[in-house]
Amino acid sequence: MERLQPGDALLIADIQNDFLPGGALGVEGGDEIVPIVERYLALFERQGLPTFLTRDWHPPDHCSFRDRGGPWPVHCVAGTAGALPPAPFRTPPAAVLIYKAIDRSSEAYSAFQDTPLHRHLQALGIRRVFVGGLATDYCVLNSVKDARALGYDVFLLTDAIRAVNVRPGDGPQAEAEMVRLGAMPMCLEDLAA
Ligand code: VGL
Ligand code: ZN
Repeated sequence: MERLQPGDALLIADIQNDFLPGGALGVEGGDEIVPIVERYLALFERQGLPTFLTRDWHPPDHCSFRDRGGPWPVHCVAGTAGALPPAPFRTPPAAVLIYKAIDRSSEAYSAFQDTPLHRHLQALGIRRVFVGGLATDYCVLNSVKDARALGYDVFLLTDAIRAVNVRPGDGPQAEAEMVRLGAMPMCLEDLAA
């Protein structure tokens, strides 16, 4: 059992239409985690703990797009419907939005890369970060790596992540890598009410 305490924060990656089934870069099962993510958000919100939501937020000519020589179809173009959360998704009023990979010429999978996230967490005295969202093998993996390198304790919300799996096995491999780096796997049932 894990009990939430002051110094805890929730970090949810890229709950955006383009990463959900039917989206430009749809992640299989991505829709299944949405209600679980909402429950984590509600738990943190109820205890007055900070929540952070990342948004992949690319210019239309971003270097990660295939027509620019990158690996991905056009996705999450800033301000488009594909870059928004699904319509019924409830974002806590106090949630902080972290926009990433906004620069045309650089890819950024981590929520910490070229964002104010670390400064926000420091200002709030955060020591433990609970991480979920999309995608396990990109944003979640790279955010967890950076969080560990920055000295945060990390909990990996295994019921609230899904992988792109460009190569079969990428998801489980990413999870193993995060655990190797010290991330502690847990799920909703492990959180004491
Ligand atoms: C991501 C693929 C393309 C991610 C971003 O943040 O997980 N994955 N762009
Ligand atoms: Zn992207």
